[in-house]
Amino acid sequence: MRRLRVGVLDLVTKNPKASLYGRIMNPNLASIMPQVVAVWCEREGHEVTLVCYTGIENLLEELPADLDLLFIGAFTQSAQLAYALSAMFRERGAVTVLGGPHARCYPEDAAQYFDYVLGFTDRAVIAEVLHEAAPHRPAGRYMEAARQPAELPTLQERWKYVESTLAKAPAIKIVPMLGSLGCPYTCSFCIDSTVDYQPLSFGQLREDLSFLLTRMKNPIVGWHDPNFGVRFDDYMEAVEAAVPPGRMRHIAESSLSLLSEKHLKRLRSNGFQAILPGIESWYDMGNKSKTRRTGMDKVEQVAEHVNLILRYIPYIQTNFVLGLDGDKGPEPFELTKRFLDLAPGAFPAYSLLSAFGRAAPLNLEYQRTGRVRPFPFHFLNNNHAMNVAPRYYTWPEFYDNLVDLSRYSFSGRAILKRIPATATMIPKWMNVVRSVSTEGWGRIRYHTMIRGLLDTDRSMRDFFEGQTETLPEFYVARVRQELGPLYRYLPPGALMHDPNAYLHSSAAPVQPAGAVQLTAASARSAD
Ligand code: B12
Ligand code: SF4
Repeated sequence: MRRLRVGVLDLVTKNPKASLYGRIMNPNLASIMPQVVAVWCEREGHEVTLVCYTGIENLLEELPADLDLLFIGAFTQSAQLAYALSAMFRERGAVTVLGGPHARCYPEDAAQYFDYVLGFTDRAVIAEVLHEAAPHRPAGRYMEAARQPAELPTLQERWKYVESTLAKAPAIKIVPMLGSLGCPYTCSFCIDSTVDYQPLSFGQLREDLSFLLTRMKNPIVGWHDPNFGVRFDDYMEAVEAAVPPGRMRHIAESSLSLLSEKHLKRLRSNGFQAILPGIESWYDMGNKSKTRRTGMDKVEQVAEHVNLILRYIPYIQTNFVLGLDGDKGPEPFELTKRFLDLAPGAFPAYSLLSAFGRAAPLNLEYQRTGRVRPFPFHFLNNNHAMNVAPRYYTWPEFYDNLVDLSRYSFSGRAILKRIPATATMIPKWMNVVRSVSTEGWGRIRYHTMIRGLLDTDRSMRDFFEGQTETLPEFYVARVRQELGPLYRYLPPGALMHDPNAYLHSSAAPVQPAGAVQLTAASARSAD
């Protein structure tokens, strides 16, 4: 086979520029799969350049001019950036491939702008793409492995990519690691609710952790497992076998149901410094929080649990989804405020209910009932738009509650209360910085602005309410401004998408994403 010049781009931002916070944090958001894909391409004998795009790189300088094949890994929020970059590199003669959450969620849309769109990706799928490496236009070829890969390259193999990415992080450096795929829980809104839980090799995990200690002095590991610690004892044994006490710090997303006091003691002794459990709602998703209670009962129980966690783990971020169908009236928002009063040390992260295309079975229901709005992908990051019309709120009511809750959560009083509620310096500092930056005060400003426009800009209100599909100028102008010089590469029509493509797809009219499995051999055009 011809030796190809392959580029791999990991888009961790949606804009070709970075804020101060972005400059510090973006390299720490790097994905594992682009590094994995780069290693697989090398193993097939090709020449590979990987760039983690944090918003400041000049891609025309960092990637070879004569690329044969360009892989792009993108979240949906980076879709318009990815589409523009695909057009730019196609113009220079490259064949382009999209993978990652956006490709998994919106394959029909992405296939209009890429030669290949990949769902679940294993080494065989990558080998087939490399073997063919041909343009597929106007409709890209969709390929997907039958299931998640059984194994991934070692950390040692992907180290040069980790190292070059973390070299861009001026302060905190977080090494991305993965111990499992899928999840045994079935939260209806989640992309992994239909993907079987599958641990990767614990032997390799031990080797990876031992290797890391030979490269960094006191590393911080960021676990990308959708739900860390399902096989808790096996994980802890792997960590304990590889890492002497005090030599490594860890950050993980784990459900409350896995965080018993016994587990917390072991997490603490193994250096776990930050934990991000999902609470989601006071009325839904009880299994994750290990409770059948709802409403104020649940608030009290979860607050007590969170305070217990804080006695063992210095930093906790609690994740909520706002706008779920179980919520009605101001009460869910008021309950979250009571939770913040009872557990002031928790940093609250709010996600607006988002139906990411094929991500979850529940999305079909939203599409069938006409509740999904075509906000451009650029705004679908759980914050800048909520693309599902709330069931029991008008839009102004919903935004009034959202603004009120955001103000309460990041008020001077809440910020001050959070300081003594955590024990050590870095968490205290992190909570203050996050509150006053784009995450806290920035979101208050943004949500307040949207709330105002719902009253003053008819085009916004009509678009939110589904009276028109014409995109308000507010969104067009924002994408134009944020993509900057790359905007001119955005193909015509690429700002909009069919919000019901999953429902309309003849290939999978009523099946959840996990069930739509095509083997590489049976891969098809996504037209
Ligand atoms: C770990 C994680 C994070 C980590 C690490 C992110 C990262 N860069 O990977 C952190 C905390 C930083 C994070 C941040 C965010 N996240 Co996140 N995150 C996850 C989580 C829990 C696991 C994803 C994962 O790594 N799985 C393991 C990998 C191996 O499996 P996989 O993702 O299924 O990937 C397969 C294929 O897609 C493919 N593939 C994946 N990447 C690539 C790349 C290439 C080039 C190729 C060819 C193939 C390929 O191969 C894999 C094997 O089959 C998922 C939820 C979940 N349960 O899956 C959400 C999820 C991916 N996140 C989500 C979101 C919205 C975000 C944020 C926007 C949140 C926010 N507001 O800040 C940011 C965006 C960050 C960014 N880089 O742009 C959404 C994405 C939806 C979408 N369509 O965009 C998800 C699905 C959660 C949800 N809401 O449902 N996240
Ligand atoms: S516990 Fe987390 S990863 Fe698992 S299905 Fe629920 S939201 Fe998804």
